[in-house]
Amino acid sequence: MERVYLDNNATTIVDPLVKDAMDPFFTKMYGNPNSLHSFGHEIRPYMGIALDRLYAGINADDEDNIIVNSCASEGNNTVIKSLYFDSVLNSKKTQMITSAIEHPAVSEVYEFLEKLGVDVKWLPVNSEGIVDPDELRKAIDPDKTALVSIIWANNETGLINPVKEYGKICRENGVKLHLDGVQAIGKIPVDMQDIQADYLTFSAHKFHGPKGVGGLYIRKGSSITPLIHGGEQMAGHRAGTVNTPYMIGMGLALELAVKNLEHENTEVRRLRDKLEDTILGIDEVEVIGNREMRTPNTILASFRGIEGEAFLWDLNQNGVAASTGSACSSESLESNPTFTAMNIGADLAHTGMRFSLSRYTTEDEINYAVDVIKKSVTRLRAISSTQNKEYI
Ligand code: C6P
Repeated sequence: MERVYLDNNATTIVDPLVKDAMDPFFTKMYGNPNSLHSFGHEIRPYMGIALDRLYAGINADDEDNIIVNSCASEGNNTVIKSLYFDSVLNSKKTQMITSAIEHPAVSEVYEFLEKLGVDVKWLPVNSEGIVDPDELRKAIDPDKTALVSIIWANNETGLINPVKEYGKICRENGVKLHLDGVQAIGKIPVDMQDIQADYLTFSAHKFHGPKGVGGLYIRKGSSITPLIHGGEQMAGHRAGTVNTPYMIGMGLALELAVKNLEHENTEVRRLRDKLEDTILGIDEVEVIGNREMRTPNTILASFRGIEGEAFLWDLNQNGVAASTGSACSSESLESNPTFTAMNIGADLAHTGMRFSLSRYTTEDEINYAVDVIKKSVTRLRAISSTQNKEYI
């Protein structure tokens, strides 16, 4: 076996059906959908099908809005900055709430707003790695809170937050709720008629669609101020010529992801559990979070006595691709933000290794990965004990 890809929370392979569905829109039907001639007109029915698939995929109401954009980072920035412009800048509200375990596409936006003087409340996580709804209830001030942003499923641990409860609390208090749904979609059911959130963000490349396209769901009655002005595309919510091949690809990718949810929760979960059981069989290893409370594809494990970067390098040398945390913060050697939020000791925090599977992961790949991980841990621990002896 040459290589095994276990970094599907960073990005996924594009489903070949998705790639084929996108193909005609590069060289045959390439018109601008806003053009009035036939090259423009002929694209529109396909965009309609894509939108229908997006609505169905998250069970949005016909009167809700879905904005197609470039990625979830754009969606998160749009929601948070929009509520800042609309509610905080004009002094209607002064406070915004988020959690200690957000992806940087949320946490860094709030850090930026803090520098502008916004009162940002950072909700802690409990010992299980979850944002406790009671903490949210305590932090909300109906007169002051402009927005609550919380990650649905954490990208590092896979831990799933109780978003239905957040929805009820926010609704009772008349406060807008924004969910980062990137790691939930395609792994667990996402039903926007069941969850009382006002905004949901997602990226197609996390569910076997192309990179560079995402979606922002906006509930009927909620609005946004566009981040990008300059045209009437997306009903005036986001200017810029729509990336039609990618929008069409994202629609099909979401439909296929929903069709595969059963497989995700049986077969992918079985392979994940098999890998996890082996990892737990190695001495001095800890897996973060109860597996029943996590997305079915994710493991975040810490291996005492092994330095994370060295481990990643060794796994990669032997054909196994994993990650020490978010791909976008992989160049910093800081400890994993989730570990920090969960108060997990620094020596463990620096060894966090994320293994994330997908519906393309095979049993043979898991067997191979198990073998590589065991040998790598033995090798690296032997090296570190030799080095320690040299210093004595
Ligand atoms: N997380 C990871 O390795 P973009 O890059 O805009 O498509 O997605 C950003 C994003 C937002 N929210 C969550 C929960 C995410 O997991 C991500 C992407 C990847 O964990 C790449 S940094």
